[in-house]
Amino acid sequence: MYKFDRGNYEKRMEWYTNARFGMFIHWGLYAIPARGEWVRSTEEIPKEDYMQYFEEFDPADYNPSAWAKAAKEAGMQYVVLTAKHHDGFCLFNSQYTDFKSTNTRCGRDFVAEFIEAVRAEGLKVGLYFTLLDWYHPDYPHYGDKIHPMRNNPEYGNENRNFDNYLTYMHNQVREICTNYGKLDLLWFDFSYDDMRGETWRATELMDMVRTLQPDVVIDNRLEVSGEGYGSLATGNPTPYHGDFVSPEQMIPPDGICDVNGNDLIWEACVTMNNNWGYHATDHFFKPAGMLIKKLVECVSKGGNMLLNVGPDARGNIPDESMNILRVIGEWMKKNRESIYGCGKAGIEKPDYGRITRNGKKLYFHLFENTIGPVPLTGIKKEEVKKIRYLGSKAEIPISTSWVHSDYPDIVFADLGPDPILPDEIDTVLEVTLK
Ligand code: H79
Repeated sequence: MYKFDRGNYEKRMEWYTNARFGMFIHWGLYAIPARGEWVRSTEEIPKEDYMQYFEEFDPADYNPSAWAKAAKEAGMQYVVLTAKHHDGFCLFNSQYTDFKSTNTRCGRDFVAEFIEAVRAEGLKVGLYFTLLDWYHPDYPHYGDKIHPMRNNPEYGNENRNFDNYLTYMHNQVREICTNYGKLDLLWFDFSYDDMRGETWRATELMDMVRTLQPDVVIDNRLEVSGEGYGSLATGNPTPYHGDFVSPEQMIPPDGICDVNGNDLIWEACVTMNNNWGYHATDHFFKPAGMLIKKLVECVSKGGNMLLNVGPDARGNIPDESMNILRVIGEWMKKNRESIYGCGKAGIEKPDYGRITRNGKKLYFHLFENTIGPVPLTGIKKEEVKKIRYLGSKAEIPISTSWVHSDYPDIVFADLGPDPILPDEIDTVLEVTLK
């Protein structure tokens, strides 16, 4: 019988819940067609046609050190790379397939170089590994929900040996857990229909991973996908329960709790535009200011944000993404204490912004100014030791204006006569409690 060990769990999760902000990197052959990482499936491209990208792949600008530096500059604390996406192409030197980066023109083990580069920047490092595989002959084709050949009866599954596929998949997980030193995070993608849990031989897989990488943080997608919380939420965890809930392309309205109302650890993974893999014509990038506010939203609800970039086929992160990362980094440089180690404040969201908290420090994030002094809701005047602009550490007095005399129980901060806040994206007031 599996027994969940909360002490061990909380210890393993400590760096992760403190980090709050990470970079996701989706990169593979699909950078060449440049229509997103799902291109083989959405366009139902046969394997033979997709192989042209394998023949061509030669990312001369691949420099994971530049990626790691960009992440660090943006204030991210961990970086997760797609070791293998659904197309089955491996960015690492797997001995169980020929469909791998070491067999392309460049002949490099991208995962090995990536891990070394991220470590060199002092960041935590993770790998994304999908449970699906559109390349392996023993993975269900015809009639599968998403396989590129799902609609083609010529690709029936009569002679496919799924158990053979599982052995292959487990072997590759063993490789990434063995050949690259310590992994901080393993990001499995994803369960669907009846492809979940023991269909993946999940108990066996999890046992192996935990044996090889005792401290690795793992998502919940051996059980669920972006939908569903996983068994940590039910109060009755399976042996292959993940460590965190992984909402995709959305931020949970009220954070995430288990059935008993206890906070769960979660991470929202989010794209900057509308694709994970490089997409040449998707220029719908979210403004940097919006992404900063969304990061604050995640932290104020007790979650992490994993923000994606999709480098192109040369290996470069797109300019739009680099510019966004730079703006986020400028904000983070001044305001990181309101993110790292922070979580829910236990105070209702004020209408001008959000609140994050780290012990006796409350961070009031002003997304817009108020008319007159700013009400610091949820705290009493006697509790307040000091109020500072986090960005400059400049003192902010408590307001004594007559205008809020009808609200004697609320502390108001006096930001002076200028209606324009010092940081137009998010001005953070650091309130230290006694
Ligand atoms: O790796 C990223 C996605 O490719 C992967 N998870 C993240 C981290 C993912 N796999 N499946 N899904 C997400 C959910 C499926 C979404 C779909 Fe669609 C909607 C599949 C078809 C319609 C998105 C839009 C992908 C193709 C079109």
